[in-house]
Formats: sequence, C-alpha cells, structure tokens
Amino acid sequence: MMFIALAVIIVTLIAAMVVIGLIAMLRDNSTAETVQSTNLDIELSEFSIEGQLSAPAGEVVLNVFNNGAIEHNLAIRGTEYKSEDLNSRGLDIVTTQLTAGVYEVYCTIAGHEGSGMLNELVITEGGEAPAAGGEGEGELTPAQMDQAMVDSMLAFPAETEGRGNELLDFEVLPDGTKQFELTAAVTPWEVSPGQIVEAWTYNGIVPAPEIRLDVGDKVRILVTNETELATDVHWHGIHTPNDQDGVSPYTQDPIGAGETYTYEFVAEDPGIGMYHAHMHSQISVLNGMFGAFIVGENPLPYGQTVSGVTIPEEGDLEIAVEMPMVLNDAGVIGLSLNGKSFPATEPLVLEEGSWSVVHYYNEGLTAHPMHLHQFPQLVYAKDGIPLDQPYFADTINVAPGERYSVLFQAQDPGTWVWYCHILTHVEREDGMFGMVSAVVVTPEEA
Ligand SMILES: [Cu+2]
Repeated sequence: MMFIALAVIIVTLIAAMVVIGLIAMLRDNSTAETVQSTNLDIELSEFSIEGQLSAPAGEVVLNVFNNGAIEHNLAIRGTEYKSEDLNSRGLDIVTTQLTAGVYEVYCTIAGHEGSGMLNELVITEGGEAPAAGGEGEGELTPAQMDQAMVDSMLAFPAETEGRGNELLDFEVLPDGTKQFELTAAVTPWEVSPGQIVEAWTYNGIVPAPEIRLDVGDKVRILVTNETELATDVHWHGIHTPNDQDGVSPYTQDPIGAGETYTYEFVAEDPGIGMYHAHMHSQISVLNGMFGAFIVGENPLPYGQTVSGVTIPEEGDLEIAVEMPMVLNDAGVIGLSLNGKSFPATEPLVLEEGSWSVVHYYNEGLTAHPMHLHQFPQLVYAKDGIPLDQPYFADTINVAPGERYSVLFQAQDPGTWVWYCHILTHVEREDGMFGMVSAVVVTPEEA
C-alpha cells in the first residue's frame, strides 16, 4: 500500500511540474508576440526636462516625476498624451503608444517651456536598441554652443515691453493721508524678448510699483482684486497694527474676486520692506505679485571707516542711483532680476566715481548669491535694520524673504557683470539667460 501511495505522489508531482513548465513557456511566447513595453524615468524641475528620453516604438510608459519646487507637467506635442499637473515630489505614470519619430516634450504651464522645460523624446523603430545619449544633450556642436553663448551675451541689453518698480503715485486726501491704489490682476508680461507670460501683477507690472513713504505718513492703500482667487496684501518688514498685517483669515477677511479692500496705517518706523500677497502666495507671488515698500531715509554709515575705507560724510555723499533689485526664480516669471530675464535685464549705468545704493529683495524659492565684479559692496542694512558694523562683500547671498542694502562706488569705467553665482541660474547650453545684469561705468567727463 505504502509503495503504491508513494508512486502516485511522485507521478502527480512530475505531472504538476510538466504543466507548470508548459504554462510558463506559453506565457513567454504570448508576451514576446504581443507587447513590447519600455519604461522611461523622466524628471521635471525648474526649468528642465531630463531623464530617459529614448525608447523603441510600441508601448512606452513614462514615469513622470516632479523634482522641482513648483507645479509642472509633461505633454508630448502633437499627441493627446499629457501627465497630470504635478505638485512638488508628485508622480504620474503615462502609458503611450508611439510610432518612430522625434517628439517634443514640454511643460504646458505658462512660461515653463520658454524657461527651458522643452526636450526631445526619440522613438526608434521597434526592436532597435535605443540611441545612445538620448537625454537631449549634445544636440549642439561645441562650435554652435560657443556661438550661442556669444550671441546671447551680445544681445544685452535687449528691449522688452514693460518696466517694473515704477514709483507709485498717490493722492493726498484733505487730512494729509497719502492714498495709493493697487489692482491685482493676471496680465501679460514680457520676461525676455518674445517670451510673454500670464503674470500675476499689481498695476500690470513686475515687480509691482514701488511705494515710498516718509516716517510719520498716514497711508491708505486701496486694493482691488481682479484675479479669480481671493487675496490679501502683507507689508513684509513694515510695522503695522495687527489688523493691517494682511494675513487672511487671521487679521482680516480675504479680499474676494472683484472686491476692493482698504488698508490704513501710520508708517511709524523707517523700513526697507516689500509687499506681496499672503494668501495663495505660492501662485500669486511667484507669478509676479511683489513690490518694494520703503519708509524713510537710508540709514547710510556716513563718515564711518570700514576695512580702511572711509565713507563720506552726509552732505558729501551723493547717491546717483538708488534701486531695488528684486530676485525671483519660480512661477511664470522664472529666474529673473526685477521681473526680466537676461538679456532683457536693465544695466545700471553710472558715471565713474559715483555712488549707488541697491536694495536686494528675494521673492523666490531659493537663495541667490549676488556677485558684482570689481566694486566691493558695503552691506549697511539687513532687512532694513541698520548694521552697527557694516561690512564689505563682493558676493551677497540673499535667501527668500531677505533684504540686503548695499552701497558701492563705481570707480572704474567699463562693463562689469553682476549676477547670481549659481551658474545654472545664468547659463544654459544655448547661451546666457536669467539672473544676469551689469553695472556699466562711463568715464568721468573731462
Ligand atoms: Cu540664483
């Protein structure tokens, strides 16, 4: 009996193994005949599309990952294939059927393609090995790259429509109050020549109009919201009563679409501040709703000697140009200085020997080390607070929300470049762009 039982078990096991083997063989055959599927990992960021960008024809599965800080997506031009809009660290899997050809992949969010989110997806004939180096690089020859860099630099300064930081006019009311008007709206803005984006603006410009007050001014600011989202305005770095701080719903009701809201306070302290929306700031501020707000006189270190350099006394120190330098790196505006990307940035033109004051503001998402060739910059105020011990630096790292005020003397004629020293914020394979400007010093009149 035991012998028979053992024989039955052995025969059953052998039969089972044969059946499993047959099923596996059948499976292999069917897979090989029906579907050739390739998985590609593609990474989105500010502002590039990188990763595996080559596959044989057939089913191509795109694992689209947003490694940037702001929202992005991926679309294949000329097809219906498009990922979801992905928040930072978001992933979407897009299954496509593509025939051989070269497809443009891009981000459909306004301004992102123009800022660099464009690449090529190469689909080869089925069965061919993917082309080597299929990451969209090496498309330009070294000579072409040299030429593109020179051409982009010689285009500076390029004309574009619109200029930010214009001084905001006000009306003086019978009781002496200075009344300003701001309108928040989505309006076109030319970031660099031909690159027109749907910016979120105050009074149609990026950066918003500069507000200047004297200490002690009574101020009234009417804010009309023509965007579709509710908003508010925070006076960053300016002392106000709590109910004027602009943080809805804590300190006020949100300003709904189509509504007008009035802020009213006394500018009691000097300040080098900025103003921007607080609600939905990751949309509105990054897309352009920010501006400079200055109260009172500059706290310059008159007569002080710093690192062996004596700053002239008040009355002897004439400031030829005082300007805001507002940094941004995200939204539809992208990597920019005062709302413009090189070569549309504006040079600071100074006569030899003249003095200039610059207030750096960072309204973006990452720090930018701002470097000026040749002239040491005397950092005399941080966030509008005068420094007891001002210091010279040639590179000033400005983090989001910070302000640094600097004084420098333009001592030598020539074009001196002035830029963010994070090199990918200023150069691409196809030339210079983004956070670059220059101080142009003209020889002193004989
Ligand atoms: Cu930078």
